[in-house]
Amino acid sequence: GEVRVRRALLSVSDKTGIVEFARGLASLGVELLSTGGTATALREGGLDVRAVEDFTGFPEIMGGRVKTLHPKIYAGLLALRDNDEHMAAAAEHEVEFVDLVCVNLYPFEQTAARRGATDHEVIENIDIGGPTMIRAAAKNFAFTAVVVNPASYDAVLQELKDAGARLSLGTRESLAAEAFSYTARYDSAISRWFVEKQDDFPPLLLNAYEKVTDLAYGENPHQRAAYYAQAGARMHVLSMVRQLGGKELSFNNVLDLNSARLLVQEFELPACAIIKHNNPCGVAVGGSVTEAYSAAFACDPMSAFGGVICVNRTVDATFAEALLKQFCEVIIAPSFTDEALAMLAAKPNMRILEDGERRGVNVAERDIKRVMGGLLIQDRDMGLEDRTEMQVVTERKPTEAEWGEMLFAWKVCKHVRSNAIVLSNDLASVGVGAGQMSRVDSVRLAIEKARAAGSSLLGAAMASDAFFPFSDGPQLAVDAGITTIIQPGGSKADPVVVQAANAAGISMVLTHRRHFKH
Ligand code: 93A
Repeated sequence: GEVRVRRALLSVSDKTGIVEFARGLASLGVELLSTGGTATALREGGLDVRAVEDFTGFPEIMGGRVKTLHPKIYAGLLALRDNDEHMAAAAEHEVEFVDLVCVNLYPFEQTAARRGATDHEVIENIDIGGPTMIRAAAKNFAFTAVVVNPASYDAVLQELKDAGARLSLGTRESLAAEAFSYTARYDSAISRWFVEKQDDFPPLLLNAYEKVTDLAYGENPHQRAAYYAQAGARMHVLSMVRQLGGKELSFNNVLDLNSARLLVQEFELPACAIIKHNNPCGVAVGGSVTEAYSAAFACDPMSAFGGVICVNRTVDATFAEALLKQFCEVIIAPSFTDEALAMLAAKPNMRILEDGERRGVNVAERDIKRVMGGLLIQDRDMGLEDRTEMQVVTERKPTEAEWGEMLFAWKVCKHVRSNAIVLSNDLASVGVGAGQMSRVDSVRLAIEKARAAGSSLLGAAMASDAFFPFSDGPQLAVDAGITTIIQPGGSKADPVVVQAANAAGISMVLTHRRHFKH
């Protein structure tokens, strides 16, 4: 699997280190072929260079657009040297083999990023011949080496020197892999430039996301929008969703129904989540989804107006009747009875979605957030810690019922934007404090919500997505009647928080895991 390098083609825009590399090749008896500018640089470095024009018998024309695009070159790069037919064709057409290609491309990205660059300049910097040579040599790595990175020159030269002008198959293969990621990146940059220039929502984004549907508008009416799914995704938020009634889904609907589905997926029992502005304003489990819905709705009836409702059981006539009394934007459920559908037809604007997905979310899928010019990527916050990993830190130990209540509140809390506080009673949220910059404000808000809805906080549980930095938040909740707290712990204030809990005679559990969500 080793090929003696006898001829190398060098064609580089970035001429860093090229003269030294070429000198090393020449000292091993390698013939150097080169394009215009590269040849000039090498000759200035005192090297003997054969012009590509002489090799192909065809001049560089059209201002350099056609320099190396010639069958003599491609036959020399692509020939399988162990194939009789290829070798016969090579002999017939007087093909000379090229054993090593050293190419780096026109600086497309740098040109496109330059302020004031004209379209003409950017387009002239789309390299055609270079990537074609790189791809040909990389495809034929069984016989040809391709070097695209000046940082590799030294190592390649060293191996050639050590091995009598030969490169191992392993080296050629890893050089080929590097070459294909180089050309892939190059084409992505070109594709991105066109996308941004067109100021449009193309059917395919960077080959990675396919447009599923245009949306009427974005978060606000003056923002254009579309929904894209990852190309080839096994499932995505709308993949198995069938719309049975109502207006078209909006941008905010899709966002909310994504959150709603993730939240409801936490529960085995009949469950209901009502989402507003990407936060739950009511979540409950119950003997039936109708029960769960009523309890979830009672958490914050004012906010539930116009919400996205998600349940994990069939919507029947009883549920439909309850739904008709409220204004809901979206109802999503695994199925609907015919009777329920006929009743819901009375609300032609209500988006009715049947979710045919029976699989859980892909745990390997990463969570991505957009920042200026970049992405933040992290593992999903998957998998809820189990009770055995949690620690009771108060004198009073929770009863079984209290454990159930706390774990319910904890599950919901994970789906509320930080700082998140969830108060729950009878396996229904009764107060949600979301998105506050200070934790004590979230506690205050959750309590106020519960009072406004007339819910009792006596014997309720409180969950907090992160530790309490002071005992003020827990104290407010204790004063309002809660009897259990579940939170990660880990604050310097843990001892005073535990002390306050003990003084109030309530029980507290530390989860040792935080669930920030932004
Ligand atoms: O304009 S091209 O797409 N047409 C070609 O046939 C061609 N061959 C090599 N650009 C082409 N190249 C590129 O020229 C190489 O990728 C390299 O970046 C550059 C080297 O040109 P010079 O040796 O004249 O500086």
